[in-house]
Amino acid sequence: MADFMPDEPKTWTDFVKRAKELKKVDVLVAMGSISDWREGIAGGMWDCVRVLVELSVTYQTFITSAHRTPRRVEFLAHRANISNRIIIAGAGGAAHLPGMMKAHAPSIPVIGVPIIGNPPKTGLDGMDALLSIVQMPPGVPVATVGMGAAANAALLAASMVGLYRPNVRDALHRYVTHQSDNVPVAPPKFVMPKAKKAAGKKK
Ligand code: AIR
Repeated sequence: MADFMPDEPKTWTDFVKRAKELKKVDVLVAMGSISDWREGIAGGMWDCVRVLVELSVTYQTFITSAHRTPRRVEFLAHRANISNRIIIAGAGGAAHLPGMMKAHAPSIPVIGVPIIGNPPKTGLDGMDALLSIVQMPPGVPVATVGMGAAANAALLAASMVGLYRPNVRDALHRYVTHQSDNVPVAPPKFVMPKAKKAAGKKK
């Protein structure tokens, strides 16, 4: 029987080429499946990239699964580690991607996004992904955002990049100010609904 390693012969060359570009950007955005991208839907990894762009944070996206493409995970995390990049990793179900990336990239921050499947695939509504990401063993920290909070992962990464890139810090400041400005001071004035009887009374 032949020994077997999932070495992805068809995609490996393209993947390595893209991975080498990583040194030119601030953040590596990884997701466990194309189904985690969810274009146009809040909570998908698309939403994370939308906020990174808004804040002028540069990024490179990758699809890589802890279980389906383990060699890609190792390669990418190692490259991010030696290039001092931040990793954002989103996955659903048994979401081992952020933890595995951290295992291979111990010197850099890894932010995990628990993905809620749409439609939910596991019947656990994202709780499985949340616990898989947040419950890391002591010594292997992954910063975990809420279920489907891909945009928060981008904001957290931007606040790290902003420590050394003033334009990102300024963009984050504008984002937060705009957010505050859009919170109303109070709800509308309460008006007691007229009693049904009174409303039905003839004059
Ligand atoms: N996944 C893929 N490899 C390992 C894990 N945990 C996750 C993906 C996706 C879910 O499994 O991150 O959220 C379902 O993947 P798919 O490709 O079947 O849609």
